[in-house]
Amino acid sequence: MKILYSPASPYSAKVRLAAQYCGFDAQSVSVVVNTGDSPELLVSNNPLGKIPTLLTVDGKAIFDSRAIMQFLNRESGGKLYPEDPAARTDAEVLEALSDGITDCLIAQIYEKRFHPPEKIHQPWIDMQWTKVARGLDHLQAHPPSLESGLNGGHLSLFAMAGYLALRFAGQWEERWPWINTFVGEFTKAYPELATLAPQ
Ligand SMILES: N[C@@H](CCC(=O)N[C@@H](CS)C(=O)NCC(=O)O)C(=O)O
Repeated sequence: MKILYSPASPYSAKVRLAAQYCGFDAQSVSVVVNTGDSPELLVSNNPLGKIPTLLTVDGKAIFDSRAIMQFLNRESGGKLYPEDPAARTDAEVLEALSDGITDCLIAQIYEKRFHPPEKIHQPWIDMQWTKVARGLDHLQAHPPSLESGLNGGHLSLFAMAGYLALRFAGQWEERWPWINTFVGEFTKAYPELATLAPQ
């Protein structure tokens, strides 16, 4: 198995965390790719040219990150999502919200990265940040707990928090202190996994 990824990618961090938690050696199965170069290995396996993309031992390509999470969950006999239907729905919704916040963060980065300065549309960036803020407020009001065990939603949340720290330092720490509390608890409980945060 291979996971095509880049170190800063939050969705890649999520699936690498999941792979490690499911018993794979995430570092040794991971292969760095630069999406900007559209490398053959990536685009021949994923026409969207996006990461993460997982290649199975049979050479099958799996994307996007949520399909990879479901694959890893099946491969590991259900390590990533609770069996209880209500708890599973909660885990999947936490993953959707955390991934969705990540989508809004990435949209802001790409707006600046892929436009010349005079074409950057600040209202678009502001709209994305409003969604981020609503999402983080919602999580602050309903703080996720690791007490009943780790699941895919927590891994998405941890990856999103790592991306906030990497690309948005200084913009969230005071208003949403629960994020650092969650990251601290996660790191204490799972120190080996924590090393896989976006870099
Ligand atoms: N919904 C996708 C999003 C994947 C995604 O947008 N990945 C980014 C890197 S963090 C990417 O590949 N960007 C390059 C591109 O869009 O061409 C997932 O969950 O895997």
